[in-house]
Amino acid sequence: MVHGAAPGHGSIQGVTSDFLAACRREPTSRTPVWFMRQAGRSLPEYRKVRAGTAMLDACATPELVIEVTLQPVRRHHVDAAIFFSDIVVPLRAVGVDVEIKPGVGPVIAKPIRQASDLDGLRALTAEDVPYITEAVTGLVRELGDVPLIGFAGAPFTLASYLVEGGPSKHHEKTKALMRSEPALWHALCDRLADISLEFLRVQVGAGASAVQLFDSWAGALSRADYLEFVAPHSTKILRGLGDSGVPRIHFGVGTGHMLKDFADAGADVVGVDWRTPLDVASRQLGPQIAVQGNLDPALLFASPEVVEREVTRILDEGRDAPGHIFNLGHGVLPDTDPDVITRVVDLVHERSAR
Ligand code: 1CP
Repeated sequence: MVHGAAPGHGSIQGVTSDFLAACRREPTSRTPVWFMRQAGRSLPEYRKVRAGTAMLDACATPELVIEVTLQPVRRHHVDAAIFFSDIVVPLRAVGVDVEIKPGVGPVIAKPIRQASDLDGLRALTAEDVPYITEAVTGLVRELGDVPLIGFAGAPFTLASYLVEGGPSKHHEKTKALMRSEPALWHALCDRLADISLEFLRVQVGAGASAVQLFDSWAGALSRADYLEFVAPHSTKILRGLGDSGVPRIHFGVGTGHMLKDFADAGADVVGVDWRTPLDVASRQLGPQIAVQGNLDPALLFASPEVVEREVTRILDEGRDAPGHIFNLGHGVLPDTDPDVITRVVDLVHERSAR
């Protein structure tokens, strides 16, 4: 066991957690906090255990996945663990030639440009990812009463890597394909939705107690394009998990112009980046949706006074939301001082204790 969660609500199978309570808009003993990209990235103990193993090989090695997922929970005492994996893991599992290049990100050997390229994108089954089932099962045992968040990439963000061939600033090939060949686009996103839905089902089936769908790059779209070309596919994933009973978090960056659409896709919690204050976001989202966020990850590099002021402001702005999970507005940046992250966890817990 890692450490006991604070007494709280959000009980599933006899486990109590402020994180799950906040997701379900139930009272909490204090505001729960975890960080996107808390596993890996900034931790020296991560760099030590990962040395000599390629990222995607690490993701297929349960003992390594378990250790890296536990590291930030041990060090920072966050209220939830995020599964150490990557959004391209299920793509590799169905045979896509993808590699994560250090300092670059996912690189695809044969990008998708025409209908015949979809042949390489078959459906995912649990048998394709036995190492995921094994890692989640082991983690849930180790974590005790700390919930594990499973995750997957949403169709737009995954499609961007597949169509561009790697990380992209402007997503120009992706947007061009989406608008010029809508039938191919929808066929691609439908397959990606099935793959991500199954990847999440495997994690939930093995014991993950919440899921987050990362549509990191959807904010690059206009609202009209999001609704026509993306929302139906993300909805298929989130609604497809409706009967699982686990809270569903839907996150994107720069999505202030379509937060309500992110909720309508079937989310219980909407992740908000630092550009939109949480009280403004919550007014748009209404009483049925909890919010997650939204400290600017770059401000973890500012003075302690600035960090403290920002944490206090965000707690204040989140206070009237039906549920607030403290997080960053996007992932932890690689050069972040881990001690600052620990300090933020302590501040959130101290300042929000009820
Ligand atoms: O060698 C390394 O350490 C590789 C760096 C790394 C790590 C640690 C990558 C490459 N992915 C990960 C893990 C990862 N990826 C997690 C782990 C759990 C956590 O701590 O949160 C998660 C949730 C992801 C999800 C992910 N991968 C997203 C969505 C979240 C986000 O940050 O927006 C995206 C867009 C990716 C693609 C990806 N994988 C890796 C990189 C560097 C990138 C982004 C590249 C780009 O800029 O497009």
